[in-house]
Amino acid sequence: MTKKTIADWQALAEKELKRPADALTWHTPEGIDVKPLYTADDIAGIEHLDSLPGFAPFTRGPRATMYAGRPWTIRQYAGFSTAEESNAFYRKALLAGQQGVSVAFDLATHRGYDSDHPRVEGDVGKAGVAIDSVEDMKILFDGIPLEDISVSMTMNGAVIPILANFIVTGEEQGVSRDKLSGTIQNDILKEFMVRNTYIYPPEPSMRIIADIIEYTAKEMPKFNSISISGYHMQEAGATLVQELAFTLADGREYVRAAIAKGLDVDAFAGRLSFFFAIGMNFFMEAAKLRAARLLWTRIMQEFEPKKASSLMLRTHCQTSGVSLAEQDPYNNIVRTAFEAMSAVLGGTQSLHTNSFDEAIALPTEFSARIARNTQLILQHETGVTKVVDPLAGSYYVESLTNDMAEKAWALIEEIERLGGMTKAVDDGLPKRLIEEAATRRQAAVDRAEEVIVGVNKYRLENEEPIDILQIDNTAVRLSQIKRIEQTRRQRDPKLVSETLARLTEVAESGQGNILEAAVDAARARATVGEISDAMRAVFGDHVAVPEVVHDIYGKAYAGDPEMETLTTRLNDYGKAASKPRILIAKLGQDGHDRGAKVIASAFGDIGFDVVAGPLFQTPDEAADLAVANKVNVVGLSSLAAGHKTLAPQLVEALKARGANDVIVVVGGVIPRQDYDFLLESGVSAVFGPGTNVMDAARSVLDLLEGRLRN
Ligand code: 3CP
Repeated sequence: MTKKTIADWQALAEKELKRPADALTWHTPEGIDVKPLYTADDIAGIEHLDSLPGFAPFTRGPRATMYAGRPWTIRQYAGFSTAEESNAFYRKALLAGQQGVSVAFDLATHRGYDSDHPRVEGDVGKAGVAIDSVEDMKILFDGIPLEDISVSMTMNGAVIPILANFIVTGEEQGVSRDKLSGTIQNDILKEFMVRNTYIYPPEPSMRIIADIIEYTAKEMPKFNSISISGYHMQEAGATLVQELAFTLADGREYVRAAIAKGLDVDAFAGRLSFFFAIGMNFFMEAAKLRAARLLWTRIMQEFEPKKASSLMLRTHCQTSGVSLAEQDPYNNIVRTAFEAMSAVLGGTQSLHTNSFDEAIALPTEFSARIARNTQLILQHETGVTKVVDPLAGSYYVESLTNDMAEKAWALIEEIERLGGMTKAVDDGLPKRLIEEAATRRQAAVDRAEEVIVGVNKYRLENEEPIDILQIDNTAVRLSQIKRIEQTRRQRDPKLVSETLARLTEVAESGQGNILEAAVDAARARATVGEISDAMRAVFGDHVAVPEVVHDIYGKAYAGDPEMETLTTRLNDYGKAASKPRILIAKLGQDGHDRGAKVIASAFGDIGFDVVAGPLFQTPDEAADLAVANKVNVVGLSSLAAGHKTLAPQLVEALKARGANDVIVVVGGVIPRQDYDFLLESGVSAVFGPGTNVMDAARSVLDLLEGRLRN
């Protein structure tokens, strides 16, 4: 047989297709053109191809034997309500096959407020567990031996009091800090970019990180000092290249901060860890992890470490929350399983698989079991653990790995030219690029150019609501307040004020280690709020100015008859009354603002006057803003389960200001079970996950026109 060439293939393909073969090229949001066929020519000359697992640049995995030697850690992120309830959940999960604990804290804790603070009424115990002091933390880990079980804590804003409480909990369990294993997220740069659970401005926040790296390097050799996270970037709409580049650029910045503190790179680099999202682009996600390891080695070589482990990228992954749909929710089980497989083929060290109901509410015991079993089945039944890096040598995956690395490197270099990530974050470039990508994607989904089964194609006519977990936020808050009061009664007030004063002094002088001082305060039973305030007194609060991107959504719909009809209606409304003005509001400590930003941007392009409200408002503050700006509509975006407390308060606050004619609509992660409650509370429309933005705009306009007629 004569050997066939690419030209032969192309001729045959075009005969089959009856059009040019490059019509099949898939132009991904990453700017990578994925061809329908890859051959040996596509990987010729790629440098990393000869590398082996366990050796730099670790493209094929950080360990020589990978899962054949030890499978990845099944580490499910969980936490809700009180410490007692979360503790019971962890203990059951560990008995059922989970291998490590991963704590989700509520948003009040994240932002350094005690549960009795008036700003956090709607947040306590909702999207995670409420922790106010060591007393809560001790209950959280009761019966969980901290010398054996590694604990991951997703905490960034209030990282100092939480890590201090963890250390003291260990001490009081009889486990000295050098034996504690686990990871603290401690990644503030991405908070300023996308996740928004910051407290202090960037500069003191970077000092806190350097102090934690210093303290853990000296005192906690088994503890990973940071989990440098791209996860939230992808959740906020970043492309995979953006996620990869910004995460590694963040990592480089943290290394620089630790070295500036006087640490030797080998003293801490081996305990840096990473965290990526794994979405539905199956091969590209696996390639992303391979490229991440390759690039991290390249970055770390600049610092000339002596230990091989200093060049090694180890990562946790979580399947993508944003890829899950409210509609036909059992599809999410399938999505999560594919994403988990992709993470594993990419060589993750630890994995969280989402529960199928996570687009709607907190996981139930049932959905959490399926999520955990997805990983157990992968580990025990599929054989994927038996061979190291099985995708290696695939023309497509190796070529993708290389493309991802090159594209991300170009972006990393751009960040360098801007003066590094702290400066880039300050200038707002990464945030803007991510928000543009998010808006572009929303338009692609709304136009069904990107298919989501059960949402914009193959949608069910009737959806059966599924059972969801509801948290009685008021009961949790009251029980937390009771315990705070008890703690305050039983502690030595003099010791508390002395240790807090010392913490403030360390923060102010720049001398000494902040975490070390906080451990003393935590031991004396100072609360999370008090420890946070002791630093707030010196560092102040970070206040972000909301900015909205333009002309992305509108451009995607340019010339579309749907858009033209809406624009005409908006103009007609404008002539009859005034241009409709909408305030997009975020209440409570819910910092998930992708949806709010996308809506603000798209509604602006559609023709509304948009006021983008700041994060973390109280209902009264939002009502004041609405009145001051004479808006017709307030669109409340709620993603952290606070809507049942906060939406009725907003309606009342508007009424109290005589603004009865202002329409309130609510969008975000709202379970169908809550719709009636919200509508009865005075909300005019509810837009759940998967809402098409054009449909939402049309509904809001219907409401406005209805008001005009009446
Ligand atoms: C691993 N080991 C091995 C092998 N593989 N030994 C022999 N042969 C092998 N093949 C060893 C390792 O060296 C290590 O020991 C131990 O086994 C554990 O392995 P590991 O790979 O370090 O795994 P793990 O302890 O699970 O740590 C994984 C990383 C850690 C490093 C990624 O940082 C981590 O667990 N991160 C989780 C972060 C997380 O859960 N985040 C939740 C975010 P040594 O340690 O002695 O070397 S949830 C956020 C949700 C969204 C939101 O924020 O709101």
